[in-house]
Amino acid sequence: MTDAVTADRIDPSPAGKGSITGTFDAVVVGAGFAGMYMLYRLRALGLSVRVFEAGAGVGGTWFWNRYPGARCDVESMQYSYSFSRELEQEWNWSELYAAQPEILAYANHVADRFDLRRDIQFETRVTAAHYGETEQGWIVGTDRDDLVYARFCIMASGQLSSLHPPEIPGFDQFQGDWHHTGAWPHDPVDLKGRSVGIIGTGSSGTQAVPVVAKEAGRLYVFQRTPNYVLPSPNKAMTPEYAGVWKAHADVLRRKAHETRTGILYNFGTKSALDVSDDERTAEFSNRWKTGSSILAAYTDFFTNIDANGKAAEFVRDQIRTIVKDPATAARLTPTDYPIGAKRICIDSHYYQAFNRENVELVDIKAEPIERFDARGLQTTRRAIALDVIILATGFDAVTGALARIDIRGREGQPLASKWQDGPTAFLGLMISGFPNLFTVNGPGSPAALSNVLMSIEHHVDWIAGCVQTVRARNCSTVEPSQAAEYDWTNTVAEAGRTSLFQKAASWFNGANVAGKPKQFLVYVGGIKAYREKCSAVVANGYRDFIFE
Ligand code: FAD
Ligand code: N01
Repeated sequence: MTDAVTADRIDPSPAGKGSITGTFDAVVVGAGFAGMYMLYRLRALGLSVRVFEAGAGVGGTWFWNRYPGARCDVESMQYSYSFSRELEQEWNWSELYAAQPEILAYANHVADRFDLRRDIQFETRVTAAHYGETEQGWIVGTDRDDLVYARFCIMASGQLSSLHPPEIPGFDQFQGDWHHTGAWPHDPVDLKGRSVGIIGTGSSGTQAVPVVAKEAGRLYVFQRTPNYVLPSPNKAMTPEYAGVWKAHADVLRRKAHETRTGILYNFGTKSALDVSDDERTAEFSNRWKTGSSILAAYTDFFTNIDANGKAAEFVRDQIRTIVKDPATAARLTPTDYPIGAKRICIDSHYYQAFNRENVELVDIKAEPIERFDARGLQTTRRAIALDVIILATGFDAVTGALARIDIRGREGQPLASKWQDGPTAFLGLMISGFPNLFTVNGPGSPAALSNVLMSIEHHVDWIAGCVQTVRARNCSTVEPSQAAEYDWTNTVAEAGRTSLFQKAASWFNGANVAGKPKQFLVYVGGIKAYREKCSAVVANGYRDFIFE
């Protein structure tokens, strides 16, 4: 099963063999929003760059995740690049929250507008990257037998690009069609009138359910943990709204930088416990109706478990109201972790889908899946016949894409052995013992809990600044000190440990992949604190770094 899912995306072959086929100042791995902007910035510094991208096109997440219902849950005026005023002014979004095809079209527009493709080698997977002490740079190998040398290597390989299939026996015996949401086919998938099973009810699964339900003959939703799913405020973009954004983009984006997530919501200013029950319910109800974020209504959902409980209970009430069958409603209701501790899901009529005759919720905690077979799957209670299985089981997040590359630093140390007990990195950007290797959104970055595109721009700008400094100082290499890396790793762990995020098993803390060290992979302290720290290490003359 694991092999089947990953075979088309992995082909490990060691670097260091054969002769060098190309020399560049920098190699960038991945042509999602991070890799594209990294290329743009490095080019502007005058560097020669080669980008390797496993997919056949740009866009990363939005190239791979073409499943029915895939859509952004950050407003598109915010989830778009800010680096070019012209780009910002000329691009028009058709909806407030763009769907996958439009975001992919935007990525392609950016690639064309800035002539990025000439430096991107598509359908090429980087399999190895070895630091050469003599060369003071990186030798990078691919599954197409490239073996290139570059002084700098930037991993823009994505936090959510490495698929995580479920470990359930018998999958290879299944005779029907199956697809992972994160590697959805480019050709339309025929679901009409067929018996479809969706495994997983995270952000991907909850987006897919309402859309698939309308097409499938019968839809089984296999749920292990219920999620809190809030209504999407999506609607058509109006010229007035876009016009205000475009006119004030600088100010609005600067304001967003000052928030914890980098996303501008309609923020409340009081504690949820300082208002009457009636006032709070009215506020929640209004936000539920309009799709305005419930978690922004009051200031203390992430710091006070009692305040959090008020929002959680309101959502539970909505589930009970919307879902007509009380037993199904009860199974859909999260009860054992705070709202927001797993990533909030934003839906378009998820709960309503369970009122349809053709949709059935299968609670696989009560009725675990034992195995797949030729005709579908077998739970502990019954056989369920399926024509199509949709795996919405998520990703080996943050470290997965890096773990699939044979990365070796000083003295040939494999990154896998350095990270065997969990990843250590400085600011999610660099790793000690791995000079001139940068990670965009690496472990310890707050990106996953933010408007990721905004975090990407910040990280890429920081990396470009660091590369520029190496050159300006007439040095060959830079790496963080072990002490700085140790301190930041502890800061990330401590922020996680003392937060509500530790009260749920999620990919934020490595809990979704069997055998993965349980450690906070995301800095939960917010982007404001993080950005200040990043600026401080530059302002103090990169004291936490070793330049050679
Ligand atoms: P990616 O987009 O993942 O790109 C990484 C690229 O690297 C991929 O194309 C991959 O093929 C390539 N790659 C990886 N390994 C290799 C290798 N070894 N060799 C060659 N190429 C390689 N964020 C938000 O802020 N708001 C949202 O609403 C939102 N929605 C999302 C919806 C989905 C379905 C998913 C999965 C994620 C979503 N995210 C969202 C997070 C999203 O991943 C980021 O917003 C952003 O697109 C990440 O860009 P990236 O370039 O860092 O990584
Ligand atoms: O993955 P997930 P995702 N048997 O890990 C279940 C971004 N994103 O692809 O919770 C049965 O969240 C698992 O169950 P449990 C966003 O950052 C954003 O949905 O572990 N079930 C869970 O229900 C998001 O957080 C958007 O008990 C199994 C589901 O599969 C991230 O991508 C849209 C299982 C996985 O949920 C990942 O989201 C989509 C097994 N063996 C994605 N293994 C938007 O912004 C796992 N599961 C709109």
